[in-house]
Amino acid sequence: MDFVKVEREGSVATLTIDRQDKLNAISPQVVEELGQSLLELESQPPTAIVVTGAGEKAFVAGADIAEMSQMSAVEAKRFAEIGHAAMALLDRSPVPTIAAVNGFALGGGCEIALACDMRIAADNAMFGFPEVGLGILPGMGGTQRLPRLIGSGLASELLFSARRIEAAEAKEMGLVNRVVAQGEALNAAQQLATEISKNGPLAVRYAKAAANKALDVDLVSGLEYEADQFALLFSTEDAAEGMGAFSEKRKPDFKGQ
Ligand code: CO8
Repeated sequence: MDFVKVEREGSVATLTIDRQDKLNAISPQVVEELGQSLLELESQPPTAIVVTGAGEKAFVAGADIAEMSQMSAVEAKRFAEIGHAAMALLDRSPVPTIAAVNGFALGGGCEIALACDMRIAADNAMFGFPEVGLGILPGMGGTQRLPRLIGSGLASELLFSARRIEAAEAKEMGLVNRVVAQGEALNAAQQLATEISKNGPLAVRYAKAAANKALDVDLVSGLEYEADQFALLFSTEDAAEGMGAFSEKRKPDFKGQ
């Protein structure tokens, strides 16, 4: 891999997009590597995944405009398809995903952050969808995930105006969970990942699947799904361990079984 680095610390994996001379802009190769890295993580899943950009200036400054400007419609469709496939691996990853947004998160960069379950921003982070100013539109899920996350009115404002917003405004809109000091986003995201990892891994996975379901189906179907997942956990050793540990006034030792 030239542009994507995967590191594991304990059971948490951190995936870094590293193309600093272009502010981590994503070319088709970077998107392919992102997808490939996420696929490889599935063979030995971590308990949580943190996604970030290298350096302190940018998370990802969007798709590589120089490369995009040379694409035919067919190539652009292919680019969008590999982008969607990579984002689906993030979105549908069985384990929680956290974007540590350490600077510019524009266009495709914002879309990567949106495909994660949670977003922690440094106070120098900048968000925005510059695409319409380039005569194109967000092609990696932004038009679909942004309204789902922050509602149609605010999403429309960001998508149609191409206005850039700072971390504080992104927090106010509900685009990010939390804002931390510059240089601290990765640390904060890894800490959150570690906190999540102390819980029953199967319980966290099933909770994520149920929460994702809420965005896809009607309430009655979602509640049925929740009840099934709830019941299923009672067949696991983790549930016996977790509830047993509470009764015995000790910390649980989850095995993910
Ligand atoms: N593409 C290519 N190169 C970029 C990009 C980019 N998105 N962003 C920055 N760079 C390059 C610059 O060209 C420059 O390279 P060089 O030194 O060789 O000239 C280097 O990175 C440093 O950038 P700047 O000198 O511009 O740094 P500044 O601090 O002056 O400005 C900005 C930083 C404001 C972030 C500025 O670089 C900028 O506006 N970048 C473009 C942001 C943008 O419009 N992004 C959206 C692109 S469209 C998109 O993301 C569509 C997603 C669809 C995906 C579909 C399928 C996967």
